[in-house]
Amino acid sequence: MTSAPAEAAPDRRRAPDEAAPEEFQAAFDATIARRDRIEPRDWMPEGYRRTLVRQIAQHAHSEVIGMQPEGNWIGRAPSLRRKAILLAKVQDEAGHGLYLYSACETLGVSRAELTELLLSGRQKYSSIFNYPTLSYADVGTIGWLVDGAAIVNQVPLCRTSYGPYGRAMIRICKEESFHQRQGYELLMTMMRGTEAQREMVQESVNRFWWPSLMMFGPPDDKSPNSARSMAWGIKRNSNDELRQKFVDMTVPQADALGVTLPDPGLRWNEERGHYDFSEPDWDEFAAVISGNGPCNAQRLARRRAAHEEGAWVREAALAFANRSAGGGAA
Ligand code: BYC
Repeated sequence: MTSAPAEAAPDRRRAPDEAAPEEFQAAFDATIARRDRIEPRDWMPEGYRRTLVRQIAQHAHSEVIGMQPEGNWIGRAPSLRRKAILLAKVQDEAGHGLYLYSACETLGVSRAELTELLLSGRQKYSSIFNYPTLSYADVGTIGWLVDGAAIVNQVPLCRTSYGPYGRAMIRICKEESFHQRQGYELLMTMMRGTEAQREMVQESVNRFWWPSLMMFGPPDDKSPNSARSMAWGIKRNSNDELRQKFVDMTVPQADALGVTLPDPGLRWNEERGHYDFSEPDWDEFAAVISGNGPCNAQRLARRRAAHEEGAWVREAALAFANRSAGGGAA
């Protein structure tokens, strides 16, 4: 098969040092309207690039900080099997962080800069990881509810308009699906156990339910970024749509598990064809994302210490890469 001559293709590439000519904007708009992908070398509005850097970096930071609450239980897993599962899951999260940092780097920002933005508090990570893990049941609850919420939020991101982000999300979602199942299986096993184990599961679900609903972000009418991100095809659904989808999906799973969800307002609404539920405490959410949640200081301090302790690894890797590139012996 012969390819079309190069001049026949519409030129969407970046025009360095030039003001964005109208045809570049028009090509960008047409790509978005076709629900096609924008690729790193295509011209894009600066606001689109900045929004992607913000969201992808925040997502990458969440994966890496998200290793801490579960990592807390690796040394105390109740069996070798549970320990192997938990280790694999936490390693997957490091991998998700790497795919996402790589996707973000295609937008012209380095991983070192992104790490600095996280450590100095200028970029966020998901609110959910500022809550403590107080019992082993939390490992199951995080898998079931937190990874469950992540899947609902992230499956539509596989169709996001920016190519490298969407492709990273495809692989991440496959792994998140395993994470969700291992959590549910762990909770199911505990629910079939002793009364004390059942109580441990219920107590854990009570603590994680509301923070899981907050993962989807503020309500649509208080979400400053949503309208523009949806117009650009970065987000495919609104925060409230995805939150509702998560609730509808999770209530029957809670029934099957035999736990109650801590919301007296939760009931099926025949007319809407959805579950009604109460408002999360948005003041708590605001406090958590502005740095005042139960574990914010601890999470960032741990991340900072790991970064400093790992400096010699980065230096050694860089020296090795430089020597290899120069043709020297490894
Ligand atoms: N936490 O205008 P809005 C995982 C911020 S990792 C903290 O609606 P947007 C996992 C928001 O950034 C899960 N901040 O924003 C890992 C904005 O502030 P800035 C991570 C939040 O971007 C390990 C402001 O509030 N997932 O699953 O349109 C183990 C206004 O919000 C949060 C992702 O990152 C929050 N929950 O929508 C287990 C998914 N919500 O930045 C599991 C990708 C909002 O203007 N991200 N804010 O200062 C997204 O889909 C969107 O960024 C959001 C927010 C739906 C989260």
